[in-house]
Amino acid sequence: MTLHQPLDVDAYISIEHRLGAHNYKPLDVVLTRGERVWVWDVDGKRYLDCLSAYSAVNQGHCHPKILAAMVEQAGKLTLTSRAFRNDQLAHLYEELAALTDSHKILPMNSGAEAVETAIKAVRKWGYEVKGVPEGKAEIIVASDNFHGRTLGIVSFSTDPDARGGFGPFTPGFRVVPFGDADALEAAIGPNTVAFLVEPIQGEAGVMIPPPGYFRRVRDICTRHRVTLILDEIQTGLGRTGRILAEEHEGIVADVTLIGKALSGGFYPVSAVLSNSDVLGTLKPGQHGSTFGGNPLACAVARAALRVLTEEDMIGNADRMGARFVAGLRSISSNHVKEVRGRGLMLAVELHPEAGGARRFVEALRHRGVLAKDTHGHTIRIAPPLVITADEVDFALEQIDAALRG
Ligand code: IF1
Repeated sequence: MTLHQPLDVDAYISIEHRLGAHNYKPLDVVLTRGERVWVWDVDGKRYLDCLSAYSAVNQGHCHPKILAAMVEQAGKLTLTSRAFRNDQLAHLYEELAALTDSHKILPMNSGAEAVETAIKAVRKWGYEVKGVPEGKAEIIVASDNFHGRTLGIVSFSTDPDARGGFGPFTPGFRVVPFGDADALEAAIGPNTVAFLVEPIQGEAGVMIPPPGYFRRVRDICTRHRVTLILDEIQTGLGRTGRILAEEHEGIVADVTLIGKALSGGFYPVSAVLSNSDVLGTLKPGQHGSTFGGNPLACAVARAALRVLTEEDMIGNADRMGARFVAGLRSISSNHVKEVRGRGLMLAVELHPEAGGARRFVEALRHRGVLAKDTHGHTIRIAPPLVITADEVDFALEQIDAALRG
């Protein structure tokens, strides 16, 4: 069998099973092509993508303008390393700063790298600016957080799957319940340098905090000189119907982390955005990345940001999100415990008696809709932001039918 010959579905699956690490349990659908909100499997069956690669393809699959920018840049210059300058990074800085109202930017690749970068920077800020004794910096995080897979990050996870068996862990973190501002204030001590939190917890099942929580968090952090770091890697760049989810709360973070949709799904690109002096503590040689800020990543990110605004994807996410959540709430199935959502970041939580979300996700897949179960009982729904009203209605029909079946 030659390598370029297409295989049948079972062959793809058995080769993956034989040669790949089993750190995932994907649906047995083998995709080969994508366009806007649609993806096709190797048998030519079409699906509406309601996951968007965990919100990395907010702009829709294979967006032609991002593709053109990528191809053009790939033929010119891909990587210089930061030992030299390139003619794309400055443009990305300006465009990103204008779009997110940021003052300093540090480009990385994966989301986890952006989180690690913020942790390093804020610790250094603690020692050099806030006056925390060396080695004593503390960062507060929320329970049920998800910030990535590196050792530093899983050190403060509260999910046994994410951290079990991976110790010894990195010290210097304290966990408080998500949504509880009093607990945050009580946990702050003289050595606290930051509070790191997701505006809406994604992996935890699209958990939206109580109204007013983030205004209090902002106030507490300001009063105690604690850096507020918002992980907007999943919520950012239009997903919730705003450029950043912090807008819903009427607050501004000191440090904001973005990734995923920063490239429209073409390439790993992330960034630390800072409104405070935190990034200023990193001096030459103290942090970096071979690929971070490379011209190909910058050109792709510039196009990904441009189409978000040019094509009103953020407004569309707001409008289609309202339509989608209203539709989900009108589904009369006694399996449904709660519908949550903001913009196009949606979740249907099922009663435990429903027997788990996985079977509904499988049923949806047979009906031409790809979604993802999380934490056993929740179906997560997050289509690309370019979805039309007809496509929302198609998804709703299938979800309604699957939940009744
Ligand atoms: C996987 C979840 C989503 C994130 C937030 C940082 C990162 C993520 C808020 C790290 C990544 C991904 C990773 C992916 C599953 C996925 C996920 F289910 F695990 F929680 F999206 F909902 N901060 N989330 O959500 O970014 O290093 O991956 O680029 O398979 O682990 P990364």
